[in-house]
Amino acid sequence: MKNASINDNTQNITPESLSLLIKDWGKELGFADIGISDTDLSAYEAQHFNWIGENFHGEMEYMARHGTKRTRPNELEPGTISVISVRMNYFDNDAELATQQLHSPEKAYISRYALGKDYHKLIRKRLQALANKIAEVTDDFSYRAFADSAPVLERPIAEKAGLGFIGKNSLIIHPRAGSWFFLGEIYTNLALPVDKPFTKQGCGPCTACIQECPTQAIVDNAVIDARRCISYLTIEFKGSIPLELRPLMGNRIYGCDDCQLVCPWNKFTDPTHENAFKNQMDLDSATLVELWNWNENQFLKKLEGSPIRRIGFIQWNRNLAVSMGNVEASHAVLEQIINHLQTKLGKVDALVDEHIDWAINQLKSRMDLASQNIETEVTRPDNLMEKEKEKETEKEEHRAKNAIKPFIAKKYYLPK
Ligand code: B12
Ligand code: SF4
Ligand code: SF4
Repeated sequence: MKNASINDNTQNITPESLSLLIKDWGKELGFADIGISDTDLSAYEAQHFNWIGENFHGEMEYMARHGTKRTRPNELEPGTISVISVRMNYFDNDAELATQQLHSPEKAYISRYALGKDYHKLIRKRLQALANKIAEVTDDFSYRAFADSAPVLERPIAEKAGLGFIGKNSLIIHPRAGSWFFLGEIYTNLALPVDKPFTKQGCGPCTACIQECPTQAIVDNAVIDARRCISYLTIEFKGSIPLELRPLMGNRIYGCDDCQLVCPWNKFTDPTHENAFKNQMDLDSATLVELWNWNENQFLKKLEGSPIRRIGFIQWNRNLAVSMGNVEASHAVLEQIINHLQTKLGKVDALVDEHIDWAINQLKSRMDLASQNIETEVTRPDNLMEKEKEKETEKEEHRAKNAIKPFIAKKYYLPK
């Protein structure tokens, strides 16, 4: 890549004023914020390779495949001098309340970023439009645009470009906008003035995300063991979900938002203005059984343009089976769910069958337990029953005080 320069015919444009123009154009194109950084990510390189070394990427083989291309922008795109980093909000304020869905075991929780259309194409198109504007006032401008589409270290780049700090949940958080946004970048041969980076993590003593993560996947400050993360398990991981993690997944069938829902900075969320990211398929209020009853054609049709489609019908059903196995409801409802689960046995894939069997066993043992309790109540003499009840209440109180509940956090922070 040859170095780019500002076009001789374009009067009064300096690198500084071009940087301001880029920010104005970016905002006109719907980005919530735009920042510029250089390409030196050496401060993050060791952390990145430690993460890979610990095998925290699990089966996301693409995370380990590119060597230092991810941490050294010039190895991915030779001649890169500056990186333009953008963020785009996706939180839909008009969708049903996230917590309401999360706390209704018969409903399906879908992460907020996936209620609308896939972001990859949309953000890349907007970045392309931004690059076209830059090309009009520069010579020999070359660039490459990304939105989670290549080995790019998006969060460290965003932190350097001043878009936010890396929180303990590892997400980029802006103190005035929270974390419900996507990131994208333009690598370019233009020499642009860099923005002030965030150099201080704004979490302070808070550890809400670490405590409330349902699977305890945040193993250290800003370090996620993806193999335990529900987002990985439901989206990236193709195999049999580890048995010990299944009950902890609750009703989360695609991605997970708990470490954002409990983050106090998310009181300041800017909702999305993009229609494409708004809830379009009523996925904000769907029940598990409704979605389970879709056949493959319906899955493909109803989820046209949605990022969810990329996991395919087998994984979709695998995830639903796990969540159906986690439902806590009356005997009659559990029986109905078992019937629904049985209808797909032998119909989709052996992987799905294995998860259906697990789910049915879970539901049956829950029903057995409930009927044993009823029997105990019917057959025990009154005084014994009272004592048993007292003990149970004591145990319950103890559990409530000491245990971290896997599905329900102490406090959620929703946009004001
Ligand atoms: C792989 C991946 C995942 C994996 C692994 C997550 C992870 N934390 O690494 C899984 C599948 C679990 C995942 C889940 C999610 N993801 Co994701 N994911 C990615 C991807 C493709 C790469 C991230 C990566 O490089 N991970 C490797 C680790 C080592 O890198 P890192 O976390 O950036 O680590 C840096 C810092 O944490 C820092 N660091 C390390 N240790 C320490 C210690 C301290 C003290 C500090 C301060 C910093 C620090 O240095 C590291 C540099 O190497 C990016 C897109 C991209 N190309 O970057 C999207 C991306 C990070 N994901 C995104 C989203 C939205 C999500 C989910 C919210 C989706 C969902 N609702 O289910 C969840 C959130 C889970 C979570 N808490 O991270 C967004 C995040 C936007 C934002 N505001 O930050 C991104 C940027 C995609 C995008 N273009 O918008 N994701
Ligand atoms: S996305 Fe969910 S499972 Fe993953 S780290 Fe955040 S809270 Fe934990
Ligand atoms: S929940 Fe607390 S610790 Fe976690 S990222 Fe938000 S502010 Fe930081």
